[in-house]
Amino acid sequence: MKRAAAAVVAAALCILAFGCKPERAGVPQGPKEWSAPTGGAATTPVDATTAEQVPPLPSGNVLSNGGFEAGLAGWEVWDQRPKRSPGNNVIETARWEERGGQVLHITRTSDRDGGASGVVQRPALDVSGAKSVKVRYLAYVTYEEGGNVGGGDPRWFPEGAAQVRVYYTAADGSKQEWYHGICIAPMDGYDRERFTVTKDNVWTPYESPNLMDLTPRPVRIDEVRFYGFGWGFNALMDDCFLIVER
Ligand SMILES: [Ca+2]
Repeated sequence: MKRAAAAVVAAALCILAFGCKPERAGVPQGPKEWSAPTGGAATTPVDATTAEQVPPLPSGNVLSNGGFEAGLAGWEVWDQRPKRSPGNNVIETARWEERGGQVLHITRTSDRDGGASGVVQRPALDVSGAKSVKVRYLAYVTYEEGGNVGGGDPRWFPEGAAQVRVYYTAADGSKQEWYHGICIAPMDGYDRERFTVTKDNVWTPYESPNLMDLTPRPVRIDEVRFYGFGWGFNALMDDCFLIVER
């Protein structure tokens, strides 16, 4: 637990020192900019008759306050603690000047039992006419500990310090989930399709494939969660977007 506490304190100090840039030899820095997407005009010619019949679908990022510049406004907090070892979860925003001023800060400490700290939005968005639906986010992880980090063991909920999970209704009426995670300490045999492994103390961007290519095909995005899950973790997340192109 000393290691966990030290990591949390280190992260807090880092955050307090606005815009601190951990300089570590040999560690690649994240991208210089990860700008917010802008609502784009449709570039594909649309049949006029069809366009009149289809209600307007928003383009660009459809989640509100994805950069957390308004704190947690627009987000519902997800604070899940198991009965055996509830531990301590933190879901808050923290200062980071170079990331627009605020980022999401999620932590958990426990006596080796899995729990979640995160945020949720429920757009209930009809995407049946969308050309593309993608998730984007950035994560900065300083610590993680668990029994299934990287999600290699299907018997357990996938663990990782920074994850996204999209809940959607498919064309066949079924309820489906799609997820991805960023982690720094994956276990042997981790899920390479679902998890991106990065180094600690760097901002790492992720952009999903087009979720409209999933089978069965999504027709409505019900909910999007950004969170950490595991025995313990300390992470920052920012620019948590759901990008829709019609
Ligand atoms: Ca931000």
